[in-house]
Amino acid sequence: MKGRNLLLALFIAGGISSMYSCGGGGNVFDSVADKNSTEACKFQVSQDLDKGRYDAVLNSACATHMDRGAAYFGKAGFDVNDVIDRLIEAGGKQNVNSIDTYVKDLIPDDVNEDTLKYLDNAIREYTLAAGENPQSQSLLESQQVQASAVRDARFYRSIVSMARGVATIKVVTPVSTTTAGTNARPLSCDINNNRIPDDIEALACALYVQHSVNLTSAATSGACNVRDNLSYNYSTTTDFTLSNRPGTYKGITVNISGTPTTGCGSEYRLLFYKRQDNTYRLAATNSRSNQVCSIGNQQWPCPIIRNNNPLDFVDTVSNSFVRMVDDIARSIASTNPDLRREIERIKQDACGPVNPNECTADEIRNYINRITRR
Ligand SMILES: [Ca+2]
Repeated sequence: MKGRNLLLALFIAGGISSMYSCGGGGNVFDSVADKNSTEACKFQVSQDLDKGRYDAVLNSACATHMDRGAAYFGKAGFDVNDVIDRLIEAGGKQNVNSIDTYVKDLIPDDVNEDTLKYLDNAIREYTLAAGENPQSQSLLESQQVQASAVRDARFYRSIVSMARGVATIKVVTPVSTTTAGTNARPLSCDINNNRIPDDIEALACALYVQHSVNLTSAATSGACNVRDNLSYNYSTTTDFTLSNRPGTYKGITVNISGTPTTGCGSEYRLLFYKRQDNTYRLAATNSRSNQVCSIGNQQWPCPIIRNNNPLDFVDTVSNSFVRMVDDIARSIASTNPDLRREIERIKQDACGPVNPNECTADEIRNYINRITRR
């Protein structure tokens, strides 16, 4: 209930300030009528938020950026109180493997491109609520502002950022492309019997290739030495373009060794995009949908486009986790040590202790390899 009480406190504070600011000009009856209608409108917003009527909140004339942030987080499929409770619960335990729990239980299986869009919108609203410029990547520009509303906005932005980082991992986790695997539940296949979900191993392999292989425009193939001396074969295509999607791409196919079973194939496909410096990076793709992007007779997961560029997987996860820690450190939650400890541990586990401002492809690869088959 902590989150809701916070929202309520903000709502009351907002109501008080609007009482004082709306008084000028009209007669006293107009002023009372305005106050009543504004309060009724704000009450309606709080009711709509509680009841999950998120579109009504987003269409309301009196919803604040905080209200809109909560509505977008709800539309993405999350209950902020549930997320906070899980973080606090995990933060109180020392031996819990956070990524394993969060990627399976916190993020819905039907997470998709829209989920990421709503999470981005929630972050944008909380950024506006914190009085910061959403166009700026700087996390420090309003560091001096200490108003409680700013701390609250950062607190929620931290929670949403955590969800965004983990959701991105799950959205990109590929679906087996052989017919047998089409309907497999994410994280459920393990044809090589090593207890790591095969789809996660395929994602880890693509991260290994990004980190360790010098890709050129030509096709190539090799082995991913992912973990425990197990190796999987990968092959990449030559560069290609996709209709209606900006950018140059290169497909990577990962073959997990083992015998396909009902629902679980052996082949997984992901996508690299080519950057201006001619390096290849894993594209954030919309793997958890039936949508595919075709080139010739080959089918690939479709890249997610942001600002007319392919969305970068590693950067998205890295930025989410860095912002998550940066925000929690400067928010009201510093009074809750369990919550803060867990947020910091996620970042440390995901990104290693070396560089606090970046998570690399290799660090994220190691992190996701801790996920176990469900
Ligand atoms: Ca496996």
